[in-house]
Amino acid sequence: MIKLYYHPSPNPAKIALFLEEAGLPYEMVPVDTRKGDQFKPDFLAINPNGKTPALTDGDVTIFDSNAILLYLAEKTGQFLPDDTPKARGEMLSWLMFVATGIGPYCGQAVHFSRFAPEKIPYAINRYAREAERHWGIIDAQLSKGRYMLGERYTLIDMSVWGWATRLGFAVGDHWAGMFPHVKRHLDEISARPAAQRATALKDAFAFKMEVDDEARRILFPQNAHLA
Ligand SMILES: N[C@@H](CCC(=O)N[C@@H](CS)C(=O)NCC(=O)O)C(=O)O
Repeated sequence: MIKLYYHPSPNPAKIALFLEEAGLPYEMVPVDTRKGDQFKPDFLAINPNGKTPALTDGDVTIFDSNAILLYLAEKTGQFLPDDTPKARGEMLSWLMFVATGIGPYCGQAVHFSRFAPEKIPYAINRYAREAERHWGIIDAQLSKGRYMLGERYTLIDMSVWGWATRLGFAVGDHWAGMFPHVKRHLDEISARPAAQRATALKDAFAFKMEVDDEARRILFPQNAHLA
């Protein structure tokens, strides 16, 4: 049985969506990152990076959301583009673009606007604008077709959906006016029954939701050096 190491946040959401879309049986293992579960030795043995999601499938251990999406798509043969070098090149480009652009810039935009102990205008502006620039590229791609790779729903749409669900939190409520094609894509995917089941996973465990002082110490251990 597949085990999904999960926290109700954007990167694990992508994997829950894939598993639900593919109808793969899986067990959700909660990793309560605001209580420090990500640093327990058993979890670090699965993901040495100490972040969610991670997944085990028999003797396979895999971490990092976009790697997991590709693993599951290749395992099932589902939600992939045509098996041609051209289509595969396009798929890999967008998968890496989401992994290295959308995820990190949205994450840092949230960090500097909401969680940093000091409000640094330069950092807030830098990450918000770079997050917006990356979403502008996704929006332009979605203006050309229904889905990221054209008319077929693929793992790239699931990868984009994870952070799209948190765009308001990352860059502010003005995002829907800036990125109408992203909004249309988000609304369409969120209405799918699999997306609703994936979203409901957050209620399957009583995760700690507050980001209080204890959670900040756990989530941002590097800040201890500032004291
Ligand atoms: N590159 C990783 C990033 C994973 C990541 O940042 N996960 C967040 C949740 S979305 C997390 O576990 N944060 C807890 C922490 O940083 O301690 C991926 O795409 O899976």
